Amino acid sequence: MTTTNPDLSLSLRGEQSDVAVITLNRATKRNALNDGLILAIRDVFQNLPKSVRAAVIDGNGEHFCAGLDLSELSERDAGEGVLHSRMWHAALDCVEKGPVPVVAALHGAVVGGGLELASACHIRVADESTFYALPEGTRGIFVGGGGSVRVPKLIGAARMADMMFTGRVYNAVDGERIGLAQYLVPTGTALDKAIELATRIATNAPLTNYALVHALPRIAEQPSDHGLFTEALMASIAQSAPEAKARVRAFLEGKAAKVSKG
Ligand code: 1HE
Repeated sequence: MTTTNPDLSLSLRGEQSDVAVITLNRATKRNALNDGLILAIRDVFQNLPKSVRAAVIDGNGEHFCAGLDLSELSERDAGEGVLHSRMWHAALDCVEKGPVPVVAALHGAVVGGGLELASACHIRVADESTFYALPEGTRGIFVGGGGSVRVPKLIGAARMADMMFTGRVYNAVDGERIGLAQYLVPTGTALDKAIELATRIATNAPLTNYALVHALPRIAEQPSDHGLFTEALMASIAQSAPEAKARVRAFLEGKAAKVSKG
């Protein structure tokens, strides 16, 4: 199913249509993100079907995403540049602070704005063909899609600065090692693994997923005293939901899975 933009498709998986797979569909341009595609990403996350409880983003072709469509960059003045960056912020906020957890399925190039998009997701699964870079540094520009806020949270400001100062490219193994991805899988299997994870996430209590998407990142940025207070409120709200009570009762009655060694 295409969205309002043929460069972005949406398909629903699972018996309950609870997993949405959102695919960048602009392989001839290596899924470079033009304004239309950024707005389509915003729209799709603002209008996910009610059945959806987790989402996956992937890219068609040999690469996840080549970042900003550089052909649209040339004629912007400073004021237009600010508005353009703010448009990316608004769209990627819809991914990061949207209704459901989002898993990125990465392969090939995850560069520039492609890494900014990936870092707005909640989990990143990379296959062995993945490579990461921030070529903004060598193109004479700066990140503008939230990268300076989100990427340091994954790998630290020093590593991000190195990527931009020197054009350093991380391969899939080193990317997982430094925290750009949480899962490293054989080439060609990132989408399957991401769907497997999203399918599992979709079975969580909705309020737990909501807390992980909306409360955890805010708590992590609060002073510890405020964070502990917010945590207490969120914990109390989550555990008072009937679904939480039923799940805990099921465990106590021996009807729910134990934690098992990985
Ligand atoms: C593009 C773009 C693009 C490819 N904008 N058109 N991002 C970059 O600086 C990365 C630029 N791209 C690359 O380094 C390479 O294309 C890749 C490593 C991603 C892929 O290489 P390859 O050999 O598979 O493909 P290609 O032959 O380089 O590209 C195929 C076509 O896609 C070609 O167009 P064609 O008309 O000649 O066929 C390329 O021009 C086009 N293409 N990438 C426009 N990015 C909110 S701020 C974010 C700031 C940034 O993201 S800056 C970083 C931009």
